Amino acid sequence: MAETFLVESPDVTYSKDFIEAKYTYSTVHVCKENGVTKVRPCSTRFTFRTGRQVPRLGVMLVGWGGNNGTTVTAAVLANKLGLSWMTKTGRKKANYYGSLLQASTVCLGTGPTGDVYVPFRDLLPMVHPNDIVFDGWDISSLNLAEAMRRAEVLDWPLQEQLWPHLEKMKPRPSIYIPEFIAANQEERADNVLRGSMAEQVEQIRKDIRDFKESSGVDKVIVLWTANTERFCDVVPGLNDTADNLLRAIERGLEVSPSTLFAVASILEGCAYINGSPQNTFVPGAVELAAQRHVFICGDDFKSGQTKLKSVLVDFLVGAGLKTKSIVSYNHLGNNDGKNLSAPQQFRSKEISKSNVVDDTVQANPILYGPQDKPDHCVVIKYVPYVGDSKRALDEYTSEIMMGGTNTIVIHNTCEDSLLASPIILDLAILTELCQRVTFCTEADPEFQGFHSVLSIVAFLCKAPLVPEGTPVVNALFRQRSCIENILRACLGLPPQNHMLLEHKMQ
Ligand code: NAI
Ligand code: DG6
Repeated sequence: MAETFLVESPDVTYSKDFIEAKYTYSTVHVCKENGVTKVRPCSTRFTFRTGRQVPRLGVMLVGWGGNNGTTVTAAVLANKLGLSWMTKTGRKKANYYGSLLQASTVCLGTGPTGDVYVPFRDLLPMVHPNDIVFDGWDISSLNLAEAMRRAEVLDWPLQEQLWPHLEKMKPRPSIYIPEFIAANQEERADNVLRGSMAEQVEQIRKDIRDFKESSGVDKVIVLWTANTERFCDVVPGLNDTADNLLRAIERGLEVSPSTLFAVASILEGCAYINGSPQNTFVPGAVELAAQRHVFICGDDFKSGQTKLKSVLVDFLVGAGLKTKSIVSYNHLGNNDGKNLSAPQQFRSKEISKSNVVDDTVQANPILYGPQDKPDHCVVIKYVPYVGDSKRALDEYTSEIMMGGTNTIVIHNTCEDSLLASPIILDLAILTELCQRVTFCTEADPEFQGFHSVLSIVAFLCKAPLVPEGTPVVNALFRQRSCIENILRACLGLPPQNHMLLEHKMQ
């Protein structure tokens, strides 16, 4: 049995292949009738079915030789091998800190001695990160050991232990269209595909099939952790529909490398995750994913500064304080910072970092009028000396009671890739799990999967991609509750409501 606990309920059954759970989803419908606001509680009966067989998962990283790509590969290997190494502050041991699934817990319920917490990963059968097989592409030809040294993220005694394993891994040649990333990246582009755009997409598809066959994995997920690209114009006739996008590729028109990877991946039936801010998912790519029932998700890993912002502004506005100004400054010295020193690539990141408080602000019409929102300024500077150790300085100014002002200043220093790596793992593992979940309702008894735009992973993304016309949630704890409660629903368990009514009675 893969599970560490069993739910005993007439609504939940375990068969060899599935956990099936009946679940009542309660919502509240609000409408205005004859000038009166009517509020109606509603409930829908769902049946969730989750596959219990955990597949062997392969993850192909675009940008495998970068700081995130090498760090996540090295970290998984170090965990798998149970490595430890000396530093000036003592012996360190490989771990998965920063992973929602591996290093955080959820409250299952209450036992005789109080609340019972289990690792998030134990809620449903999931792939363990140690079992993920990595492969990928990079425009730089360095093997993973040399690329890990170039990244300057991991302590040297750990790099020495990993070296013989990583030097055997070599990124596959990739699609390189220089105008999409900063000109300063050209010097590392020595591992690039040639041929027409359509031929290059065909090669990426072959690579996916080749990896699947040669590694023996059951399933492949492709994840973009390559350089931030500039935004791509959405043009009718070019990329607005799936057919137009496929035709644009045939004709070699303007399609970004990340969209080409998304298309190749979707055509191979592999979920595609975008860890960078650019608009990879042009409408044609979204339509193609829907047609093929393939998951796409993104955008842009939510690692440090933005994660804190999506907590802090939620706290301020949720506490009734009117945040008027947010100024976010960063400096970093890794290759990501170098690429972002170019204006168009910076602009992609600026957009993704700037929209993260919109939902929180719009949800409070007491403090903010329809056009009212805080000033929000994002600055990123490239300072080679600090390498991957990113500095983020934030100033939040809010109006408080009777004309008072509250200013909070935060200084955050951390290794960027060590924050992004566990997010990469969570994204891949959650996406894989979602591929094994189907559900139906009494009104619609045919089992279906989640929408191909997989928004359940929003907790891990700065600019969550959601199905058209559906709400974007940025507030971190709402995003976390979404994952936790959907996973609980798959087990027929009620959502975590934190009411503790049983402790509030005489
Ligand atoms: P990096 O610059 O070290 O790695 C990117 C890699 O992509 C490089 O090795 C580069 O050669 C390669 N590359 C560029 N274009 C490519 C293409 N067309 N095909 C294949 N490979 C290509 O950057 P890092 O630090 O690993 O970050 C990766 C991405 O993740 C960036 O876009 C960054 O903005 C994004 N990100 C990083 C976060 C973090 O905390 N580290 C958080 C949020 C997003
Ligand atoms: C400068 O901010 C570089 C970026 O790539 C960020 O380090 C990365 O997007 C992480 O940003 P955040 O806001 O999630 O810490």
